[in-house]
Amino acid sequence: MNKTIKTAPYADQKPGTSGLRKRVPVFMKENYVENFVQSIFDSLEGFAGKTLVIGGDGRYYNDVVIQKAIRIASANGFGAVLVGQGGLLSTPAASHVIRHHHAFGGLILSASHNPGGPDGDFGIKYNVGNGGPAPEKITDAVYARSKVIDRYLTVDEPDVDLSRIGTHHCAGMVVEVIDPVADYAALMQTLFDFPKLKELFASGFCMRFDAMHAITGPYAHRILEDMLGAPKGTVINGTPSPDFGGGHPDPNLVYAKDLYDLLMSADGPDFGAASDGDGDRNLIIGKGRFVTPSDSLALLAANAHLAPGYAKGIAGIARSMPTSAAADRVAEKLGIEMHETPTGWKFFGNLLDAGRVTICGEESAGTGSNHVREKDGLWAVLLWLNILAVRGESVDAIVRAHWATYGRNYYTRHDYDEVDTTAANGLMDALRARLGTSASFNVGGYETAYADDFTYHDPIDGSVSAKQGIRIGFKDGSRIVFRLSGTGTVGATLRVYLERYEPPNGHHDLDTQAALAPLIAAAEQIAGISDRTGRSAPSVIT
Ligand code: VG1
Ligand code: CO
Repeated sequence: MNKTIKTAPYADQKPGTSGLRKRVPVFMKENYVENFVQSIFDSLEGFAGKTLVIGGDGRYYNDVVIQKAIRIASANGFGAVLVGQGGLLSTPAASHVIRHHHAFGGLILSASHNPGGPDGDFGIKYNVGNGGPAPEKITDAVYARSKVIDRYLTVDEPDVDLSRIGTHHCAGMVVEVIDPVADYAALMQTLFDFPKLKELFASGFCMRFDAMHAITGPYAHRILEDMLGAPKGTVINGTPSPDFGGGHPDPNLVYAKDLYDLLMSADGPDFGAASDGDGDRNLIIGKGRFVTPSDSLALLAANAHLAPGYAKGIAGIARSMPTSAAADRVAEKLGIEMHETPTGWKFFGNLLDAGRVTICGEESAGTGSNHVREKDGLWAVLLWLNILAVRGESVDAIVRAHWATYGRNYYTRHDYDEVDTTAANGLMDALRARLGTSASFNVGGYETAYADDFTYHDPIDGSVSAKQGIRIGFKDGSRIVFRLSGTGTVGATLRVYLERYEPPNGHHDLDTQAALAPLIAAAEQIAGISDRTGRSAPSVIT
């Protein structure tokens, strides 16, 4: 029996870069989840009788939210929901399941790389029928609805047993519990040369994959160890845990430091990789060689044709604005389209749907292709493996050869976490106020070539997204970008992105922070970061 329950709106349900993310205690407030899920459904049309996909990264509160979402979906008239066994689906797998089963859309329950547990973060994101995150038009409507919502619909039904694969029911709606890995693994087999990858592992190639106690564990165990024959133990921390083993499931040089140290050691494995909470990010480290995500995007684009799924070449590349220009040089050489979009995967969807680009990436350890509409951690790992298997060279050799051809974009990101929101906004506003007189950014010998607040004009649907980050380009080709994060849950996070180009015959062996030291000093001088935030150093350097 459908029930209409009275509720009162919350003022803070504005989706950020990737859905609504808040601390778990916030999501536990009365009707907080119900309001948001109902606001999503109230903002959609034409889903009666259609299929909704629901899955999450298994973090704390996933099990409770998924049952609420199933009941609300049933009361709102969905015909069926597809749910991963145990309520689990990685973000890229959810994207694929939506596409593969021609679902109307999907709910992804995750706060991605943010920590989990009772005091950690939770998140809800809606993805549309192409498998990608809802565009701003929809997220804006959801937010508007959440501010006035006064009722939600649900049904009086017990929890569905999500541990059992098969067909269940919730009132009149079918609940199909599926193997979370099967469809995704089958897709990977169509893109990559599995027999060749098997040979690679059989030949003694040694890899370590750190699933960081998060969602990619089951996927990596199945694909790398069961299907490709990598020895047991290749995948570590491979059982998803509600609090990620107390860790921070962000695959970067700070939170995956053990993996980094292992790969830098004399007797370390040939190849190391890690993924984040919801499985859409990737960290790539070769023996003795860390690959920055921006370089990884460029390298994957330059070598994608070596994998069967991309043998015919790629149509174009897209990268988020703060991502380094390394990929641009590859696009130029290949004579293909290059697009610069705002941060967040939702901006790639139109370009991918239109066939304008094949490979996309972000500096935040996200790469993906037209196989789904999310970034995809394990996909990037498999593409790297396919390239290594075909070329028969080390990661280090491949990276060096790339720089010798295209030059090197030294790149780093400095994050200042949990900064006072007023101070962070003040810093950005002060920069914005100086944009008209860009000469005011001339410091330390750097001459400003351009300075603006990035505005994106979507070439497919003509939509405009303004205020996407302040970029200051200098005449020597280096660049500083200032931006506030849209995924943090406490205070503000200031991100400073720094980049400089070294030509093919230049010095490629400098330490990144040393190579960028003058630019880092210029950023401090331009924005007065320490004065304004009270921080003398970044919280995280990647
Ligand atoms: C961050 C990254 C961005 C990424 C987003 C979601 O956003 O910078 O590149 O798309 O997280 O990634 P922000 O607004 O905090 O800079 V995930 O893996 O958290 O879904
Ligand atoms: Co993620």
